[in-house]
Amino acid sequence: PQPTYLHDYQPPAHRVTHTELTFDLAPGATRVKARLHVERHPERDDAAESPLTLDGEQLSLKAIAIDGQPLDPDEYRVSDTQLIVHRVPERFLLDTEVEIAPEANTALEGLYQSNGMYCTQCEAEGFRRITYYPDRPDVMATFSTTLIGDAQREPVLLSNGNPLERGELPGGRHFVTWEDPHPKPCYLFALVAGDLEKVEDSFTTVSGREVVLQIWVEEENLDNTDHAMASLKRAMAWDEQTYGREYDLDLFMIVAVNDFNMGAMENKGLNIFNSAAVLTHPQTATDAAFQRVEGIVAHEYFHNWSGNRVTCRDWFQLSLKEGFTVFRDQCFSADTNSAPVKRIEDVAFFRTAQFAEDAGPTAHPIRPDHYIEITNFYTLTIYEKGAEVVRMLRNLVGWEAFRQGSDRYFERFDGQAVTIEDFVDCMAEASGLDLGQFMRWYSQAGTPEIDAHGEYDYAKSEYHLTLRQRTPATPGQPDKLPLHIPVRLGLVGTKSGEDLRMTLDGEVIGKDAVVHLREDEQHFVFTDIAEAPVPSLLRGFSAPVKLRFPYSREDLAFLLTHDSDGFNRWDAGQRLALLALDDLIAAHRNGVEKVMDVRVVEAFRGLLHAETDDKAVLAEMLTLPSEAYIAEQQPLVDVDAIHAARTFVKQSLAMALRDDFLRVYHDNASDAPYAPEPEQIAARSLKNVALSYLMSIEDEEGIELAQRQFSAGHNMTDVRCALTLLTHSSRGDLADPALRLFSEKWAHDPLVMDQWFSIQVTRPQSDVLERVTFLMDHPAFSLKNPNRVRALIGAFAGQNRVNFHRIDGAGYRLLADVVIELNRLNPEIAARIITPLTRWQRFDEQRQALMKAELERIRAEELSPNVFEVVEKALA
Ligand code: DPP
Ligand code: ZN
Repeated sequence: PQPTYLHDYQPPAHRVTHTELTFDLAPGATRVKARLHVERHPERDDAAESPLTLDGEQLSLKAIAIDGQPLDPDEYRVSDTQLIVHRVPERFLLDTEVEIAPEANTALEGLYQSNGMYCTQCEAEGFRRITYYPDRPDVMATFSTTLIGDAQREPVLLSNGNPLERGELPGGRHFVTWEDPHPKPCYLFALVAGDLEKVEDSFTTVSGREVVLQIWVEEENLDNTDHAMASLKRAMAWDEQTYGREYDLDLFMIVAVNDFNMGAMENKGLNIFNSAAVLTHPQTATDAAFQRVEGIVAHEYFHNWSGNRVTCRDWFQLSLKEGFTVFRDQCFSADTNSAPVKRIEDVAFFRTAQFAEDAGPTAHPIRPDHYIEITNFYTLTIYEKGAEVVRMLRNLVGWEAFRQGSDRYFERFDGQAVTIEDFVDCMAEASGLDLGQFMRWYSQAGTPEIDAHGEYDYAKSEYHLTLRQRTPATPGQPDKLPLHIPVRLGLVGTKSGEDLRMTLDGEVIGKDAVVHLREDEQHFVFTDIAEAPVPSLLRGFSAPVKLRFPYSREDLAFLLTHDSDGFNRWDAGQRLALLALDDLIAAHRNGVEKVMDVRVVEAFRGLLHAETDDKAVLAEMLTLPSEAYIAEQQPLVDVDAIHAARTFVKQSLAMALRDDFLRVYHDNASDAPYAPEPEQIAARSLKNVALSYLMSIEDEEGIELAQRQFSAGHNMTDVRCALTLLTHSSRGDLADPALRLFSEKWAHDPLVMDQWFSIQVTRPQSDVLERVTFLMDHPAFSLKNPNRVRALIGAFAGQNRVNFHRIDGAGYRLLADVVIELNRLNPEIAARIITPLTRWQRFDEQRQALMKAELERIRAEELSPNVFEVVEKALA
């Protein structure tokens, strides 16, 4: 497979202004008729001599005509990937008819079947599996779509826009015609046909237009849509208030689909969702799942402007819509829930997973310059790092200018397909700021590292801060230029415990300010600093970088109590724990007795006794860094030492603070009816963190509480936590009966069974690999369903580090076997699930050899472009 390059971009020679589609849905032979209104592109001088080139894969062409005249075979050419018509007029109608087989489509791209219903996924390049078309986002057309189906089997026929006409047809068939007046690229096309039920509500927009809201589900899920509907309405109101964006059709539909590669898809007027990203019920979904649904519903809704009305010129600009939209959904969730906790959760995830991606063989810039398979670029870098860069822009220019820039962007480019420069230009114009150097964030891969040093000059009452930046080499990018990095900071007085007023270069900049690091090395002198401070750096994670500062444990304990920035208070606790963990990892490796750092114990005791009104933040502060994050900090990952050290810290804290954890548990237990509201969620997380400490030492009272919490079955958050703790304990007599009860109760609900799979395959016990193999034969499991694959294989390989990295290589072999099978069934998922194997550089030689051997074994197969691209990079 050949790469596509950004620098090769040209507008298409021909564009489509209007698209008429007719789908005759039938098992075995679905027919798609397309009438395209085509014209030459005004920006291409060579358009007159250019053939018409359309994309198409796995299509069987049945008819082709131009302006009503069928073409002779020598007038066009069909290959595996294209339809080329050699000579075409300036403006014409192209009619084609193709036959496709949705029921045989296991890749879940294009038109396919899920639980007997027809549905589509066209982003990024799925539309070419539906009909011949210029399948690229810079071709925007209005669509008119007629769906013909069996009136019994497919009573519901949905597509983008508004329904225009419907009627009966002979032979028990019926049809509906949909019209979407907004020009769109074909990746936003969607259809759904099946036996579905709907929940309906409405929203009145700020200008008084009534929008009908529908969520379509299978009948048994009708009770599970309330939260998604409420979230949708909140998101619609938020986007009006925050960005001045109003919805633009009379109808907005969401459909829940069981087999879906992504979380959800923002098709115009017809969002299609993975059922896991829309369905919730207190009995079946955890607090985290409720919050995830809220965030994804909002994300897809926000795309209506940031993505649909203004879209991407080409797929290299993917972060234009995804980075901006993730930033928008993060702010929405922060406004709706606990803002500090949202930030902590996002950053904790980002620093673990995105940093690892940016340091690995598939590292790429937010705007890549080439790709083989674009679905491999729906990554944490494009999405999450893209969002961090938009957040930096917001912080650099300030909210007001950012909002003006955003208004300018939506007004200027409405109905167009544009680039990342177009977006940043609007921000530069609105703020008057030079963002030239800032643009490097989009082209340079890798996580910048900042080394910070500070010194207090008692004689002069000055604080000297030196910041040095360096971005490590990444594949294809050996040399990096310095970035423009906003570092938000404060100086916390060691006597007063307060943020000190800072003066820089003679100018008072306040108690909390941003300094701009643009050079490789910069020196900042803060004057009139009356007492020795501890610096609080990178507040709120003001830039997606690694910042090192030689904090002592006393400094960190001090910041943990005194930092005015909630995020950095949490981070000080994480840094303190990491220092202790470092010692213990070394002790474990050297076979020396492990000794717990009393400063960590005292810091935790302080947390447990402090008066706090933010229980959600407290729960985060009591949570130790994950094994994955600890691993990120190590030069060479020793999974066993990390696991042993973290377990030791957890148990030591549990033993020293047992009574406090018990008290916190009881103080936060409640029988109130479940609601996914911030206060309740906070109490539940605090209670469950406490329980996890008690269970880490298999405390008798803790066990009893866990068992009671499991049996009470009050809500899934509590049940899942209890079941996880019982299952992950060393006592089979606790795990097995609970797992059995759970699966008997929930065998009918695939999304709950996914949780049952994940809980089991993340057990630390060494027999877990056999359990994974065993569960792959469970009737509720199927390799064809992406949610099942993620719940079982993904959770094992991604979260069960000690067992996946077993020294006999059995974990690697298991994953490679799955990748080989999925490569044939669903290449997109295969190329994602392989990730843990690609990170071999981080491990010892023996494991490296084992992991590479499995990658080689995969490479020897006949590979999809998706898996090929990832494996080649991993072995490069
Ligand atoms: N549906 C995916 C998302 O919203 C891809 N656009 O991020
Ligand atoms: Zn998105």
